[in-house]
Amino acid sequence: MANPNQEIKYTKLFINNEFVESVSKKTFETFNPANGKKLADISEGFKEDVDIAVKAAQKAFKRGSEWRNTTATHRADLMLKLADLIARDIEILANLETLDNGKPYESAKGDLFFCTMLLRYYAGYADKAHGRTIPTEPNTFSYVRKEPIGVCGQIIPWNYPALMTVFKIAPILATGCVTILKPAEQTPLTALYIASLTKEAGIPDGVINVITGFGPTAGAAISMHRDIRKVAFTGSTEIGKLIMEAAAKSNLKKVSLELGGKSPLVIFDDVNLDEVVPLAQEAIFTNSGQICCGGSRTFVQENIYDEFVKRTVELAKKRKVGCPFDSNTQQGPQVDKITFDKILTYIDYGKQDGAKLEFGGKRWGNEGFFVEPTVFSNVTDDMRIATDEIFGPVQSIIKFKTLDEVIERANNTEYGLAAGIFTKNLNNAITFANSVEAGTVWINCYNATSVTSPFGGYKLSGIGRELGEEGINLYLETKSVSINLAANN
Ligand code: TXE
Repeated sequence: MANPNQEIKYTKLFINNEFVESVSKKTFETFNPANGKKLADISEGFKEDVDIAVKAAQKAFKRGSEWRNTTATHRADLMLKLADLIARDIEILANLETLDNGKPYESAKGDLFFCTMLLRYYAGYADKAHGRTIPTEPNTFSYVRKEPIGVCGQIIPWNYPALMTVFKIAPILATGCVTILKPAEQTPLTALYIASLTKEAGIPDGVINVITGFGPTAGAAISMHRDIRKVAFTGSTEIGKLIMEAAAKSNLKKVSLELGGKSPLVIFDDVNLDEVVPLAQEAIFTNSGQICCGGSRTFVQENIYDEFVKRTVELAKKRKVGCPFDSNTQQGPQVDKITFDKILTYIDYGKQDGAKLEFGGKRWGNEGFFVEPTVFSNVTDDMRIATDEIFGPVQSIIKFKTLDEVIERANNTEYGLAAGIFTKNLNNAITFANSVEAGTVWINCYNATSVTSPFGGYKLSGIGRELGEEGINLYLETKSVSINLAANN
């Protein structure tokens, strides 16, 4: 049940299957973005704590260790157990997520359900990291082994804190790697709770370690660490570049990045507006607009443009903003003051650049970090609200005429995470899907992310793909072995 008074049990670093204070004993506060009130004091990790966690992880990954001797099939059992435990505690986790992040309770539950699906799906991969035999010389037998990379570092953002935790640890467990994971400083609570469940599931000491703390200290210590072999990051493009630089400067650790976006959603004039107007709005307003693949450029064909704008505004007026624990709330607060201020600044840019503010545009209520659902029309490609990732509930509606033109304009961005198209015309849909520079394309749907489909970006939206089979490969090394059959041994 939704419970804003949910007890917060775990506030310390999780190293070697124990909750421990940081070496410095320092703490930082985490807040409820719906009212700005403090939720808890969280242990603040620094480089020395990352070093301790890396040592624990190295020990867990040492040849002959319990984890290395766990069969792949048993790792799958542990993952299924973890999925069951998340399902058992889904209400506790959803309450913690709603308190820390501000998303509506039912959305938080949906995220946690997705976590269980992902663990169950990747559990199926644990004993299927098949190598292969390779034809080489007649007297040689050659084969390829897939091996876990080993000690990994994982740095995650605040928009889907529990989901991002499981996006990261599920392939760790499936492949037999070990990790030091850093949640975002705004939202540490569910990662810590999930860490406690990994212990309860029976995952050995040192496999999953969680260091709470800030980016430039704990995060940078992970990306710079010489004993971490791979770093996986989800967050802003700006920090993604720093992670890659740190990887290059330290030990050339493998890097995978899932970064920002400015995804086009293209709506042709043959669609049913009753269906498409709500879907296009949800594409950008979901999670208070704090979603990397949000449809943040709504391209609408010229002869339905005015009607589309009119209906979109009517719908935005009806959107229920408010306490994320109320069951009819569709939109909670933004995660923190910085994000809230950034969104209001971009709304000002929209007005300054000549877009028409059709609805919203202001703070909602007088406590917490709520922003009104905001709709702009007459947006052109060069305006800042059309080029930059706002990460808020701001819908920018742009006019287009033809397929060729909209493909060019959709691609006229440095980002390339996702794209969508609504049309009854199959040729237009497939031509668009084939031509748009984006890692994911949705046709007649949006944000339809599935655990089974690879997810990630072209261009500045990142490197590598999570989910699906590709997500497993991010954590595997490939080893070629050749045996000389003619040798006298
Ligand atoms: O992200 P950061 P922020 C975008 C979105 C948002 C903007 C800023 O546009 O408005 O980024 O958000 C850690 N070394 N996205 O500032 O800073 C940090 O502690 C190592 C899109 O919150 O990228 C946190 O754990 N780590 C995105 C994580 O990086 C560092 C989701 C993400 O924070 C670090 C979030 C450093 N030097 C924001 N500095 C998406 N792709 O979904 C920070 N971090």
